[in-house]
Amino acid sequence: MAYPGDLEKMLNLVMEHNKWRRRETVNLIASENVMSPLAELIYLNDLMGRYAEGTVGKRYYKGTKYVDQIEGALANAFADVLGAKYVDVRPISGTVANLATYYALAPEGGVIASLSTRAGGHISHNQVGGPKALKFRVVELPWDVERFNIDVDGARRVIEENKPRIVLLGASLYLFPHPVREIAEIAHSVGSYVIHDSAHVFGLIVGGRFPNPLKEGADVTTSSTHKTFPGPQGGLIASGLEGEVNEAISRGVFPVFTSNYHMHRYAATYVTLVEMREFGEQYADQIVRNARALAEALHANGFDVVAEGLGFTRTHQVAVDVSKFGGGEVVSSLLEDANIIVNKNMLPWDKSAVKPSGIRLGVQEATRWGMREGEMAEIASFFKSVLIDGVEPAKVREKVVEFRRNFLEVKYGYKIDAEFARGFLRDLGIFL
Ligand code: DSN
Repeated sequence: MAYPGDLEKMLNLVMEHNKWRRRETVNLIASENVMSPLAELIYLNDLMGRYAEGTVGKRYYKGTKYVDQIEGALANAFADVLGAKYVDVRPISGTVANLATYYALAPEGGVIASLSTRAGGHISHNQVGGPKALKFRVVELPWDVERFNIDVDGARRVIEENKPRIVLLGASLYLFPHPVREIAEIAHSVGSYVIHDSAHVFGLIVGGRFPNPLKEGADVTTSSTHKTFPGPQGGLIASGLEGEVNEAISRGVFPVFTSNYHMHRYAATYVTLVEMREFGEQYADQIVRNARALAEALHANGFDVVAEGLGFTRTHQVAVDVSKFGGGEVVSSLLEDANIIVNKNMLPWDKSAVKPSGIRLGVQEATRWGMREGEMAEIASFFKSVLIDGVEPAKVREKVVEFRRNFLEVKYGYKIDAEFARGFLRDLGIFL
């Protein structure tokens, strides 16, 4: 069947993109991942066109008897895994989860203490992002460059002086666990709530390879569901608090910050959670090993990998200071030409967000495609070819495409049962 020309062009663009990023590139963006085939199949469901404003059992629309069960089961399963008192899976992203939580915990605004973007804080933690819209004043938690972590004594001074309504931990550049226990003790002594944004490390927490912030003293953890936790793009809020505050969180999600929850993602998120129950420990373990292996191999090849004296990383991330190669923008463009996808990133010593000196690498997707320590060494050698040996990126690209051919199947997840898939698609009206 022929499609109109402009439509064919659009379909081809999507296919080109799929082929490029699924089959030909090494993807090292620390906030991305791929779902398993089963999760991806089930993502395509009728709920992508539906509404269910309200909460489980109390909806503003009819037709929601199954989504009530789906949403309820997903929230309960996350609550079990995290040891949370209340989980809200309706936020459509980590940023929305953050905003709803800020509003619920401090509806009148006030002060938020958080990390600067240079020190790894996300934009939704900072004056440039949501806190600005909610009229919070943001004060910075000081950063200890030597320990590549929050300076606890400095944080004590900031928290005691400013008495923030919210102290925000967790980060987008996140190499070592933050001192949640110590900071929570200080924050609670002046009546502040502690939120840990777990978006980057959520899969490591679920896989048992990173401390669970709710067990360390955070009051609430927010997250996205698509980074080290390899589900569909979405958000969640998990509260360790009891009582009315959870009602406030629920109202913060709806009616304040969402009306449509993009509910087609729920079942795929559930599939991912069950996969993480079965394979998560193995997956998280390999992620952490791979990150360490990539950092070591890059260091051995002459790169300025951040936090050498601290063992480089305890998460999925590796940070590299690439100022000697022209900075993050130049380097990430050269690597993209070689089909290695990374992002430029500010490092704590940077002045400019526009010309950051670093790149941030995440190995969670490469690990999901089945790569291990040996492959991390190969990836580091591609970096060396492009950036140190001056090999034409197009030449390296050929090698990267060939390398990638051995890693085209998603691991640590469920495959599709063909008969199930045919019935599933048929009921949607898709006949192949
Ligand atoms: N912007 C994402 C990241 O790359 O860390 C988080 O939302």
